[in-house]
Amino acid sequence: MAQTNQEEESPSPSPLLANLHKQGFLIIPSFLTPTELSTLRNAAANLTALARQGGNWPHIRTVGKQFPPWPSVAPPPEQGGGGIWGVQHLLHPSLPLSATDRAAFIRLYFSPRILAVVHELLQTGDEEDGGEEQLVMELLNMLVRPDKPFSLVWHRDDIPPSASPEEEVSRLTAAQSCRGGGSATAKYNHTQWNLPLFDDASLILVPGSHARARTEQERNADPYEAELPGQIRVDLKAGDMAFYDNDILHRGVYESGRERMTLHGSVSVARAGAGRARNVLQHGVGDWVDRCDFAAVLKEDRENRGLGNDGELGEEDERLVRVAEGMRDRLVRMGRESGDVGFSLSG
Ligand SMILES: O=C(O)CCC(=O)C(=O)O
Repeated sequence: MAQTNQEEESPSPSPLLANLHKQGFLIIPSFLTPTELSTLRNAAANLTALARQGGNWPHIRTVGKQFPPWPSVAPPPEQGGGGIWGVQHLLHPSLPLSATDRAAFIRLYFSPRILAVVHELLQTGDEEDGGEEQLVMELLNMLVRPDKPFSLVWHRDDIPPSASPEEEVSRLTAAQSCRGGGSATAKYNHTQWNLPLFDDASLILVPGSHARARTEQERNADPYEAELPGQIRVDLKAGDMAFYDNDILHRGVYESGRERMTLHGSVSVARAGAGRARNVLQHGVGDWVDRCDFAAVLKEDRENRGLGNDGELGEEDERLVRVAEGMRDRLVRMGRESGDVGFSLSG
């Protein structure tokens, strides 16, 4: 599969954005350094072990259930349970991990390198948008190997399969998706990313389907159809990063015998307003986000690592915390202003 599409001929100043508009996704190979990969693998392995044990972390995705809300306990194998396929809320203030593991997730989600890509994709530097201080914290979850093979139906994250072609187009072109339905001048209001810590080819999607209604064939296909015209498997190596429009037609197919720890995040921009709220708040983030104290976690991590116990953050962490707190506060505001948002999909 073409990775970064260097051959793209779009007049867009950003090849990354041109790819997102044209295909609905893009891949940046080797995004993580080997050290970052190893730090994140440790944190992710600790969290996965806790979540699999049950009783230690109730925010999980249980096998058999595709969409939120998920139960807090996975049914045991003797009752046909297949374990978990995801762990939710890696930025939660009560995540039962060491400060060092929690800091690894915080430093990743708010990393200047990831946010630089996000700024590029969401075009947040424009003056009409009030500059770069506009990003909104959303989700940081992790997708993991189930104990039994499991797969997701074809879906768009925030448009139900019952939508008519007209409804689909209208939702795809609405403010919460991207203005202008994927045209070269449309502005995205959100982006979602997958960052696998082990090689991962579980995500399957139909390039270009983020910008059009489903074809008759797609509409009439079995929800688990193995082969839709044009579909591709997104083949990621550990440390690669894929950004995609979460309303692209996609599904997940998960093997039980292959390790999976794929960090799964999203970020939006304040101009998306209430239009983005359901996507994010249906995961329950609004219940805890105002209690996130990123500075305290990073300080404790620095102390644990002998980097000073004077309660100071270094320059880099100070900058990161400033950005993180701004993004957190904009999510808190979104939660206050949105009321009951319900759920996007059922099943
Ligand atoms: O497993 C994946 O990468 C995709 C997950 C997905 O489609 C979803 O969370 O809606």
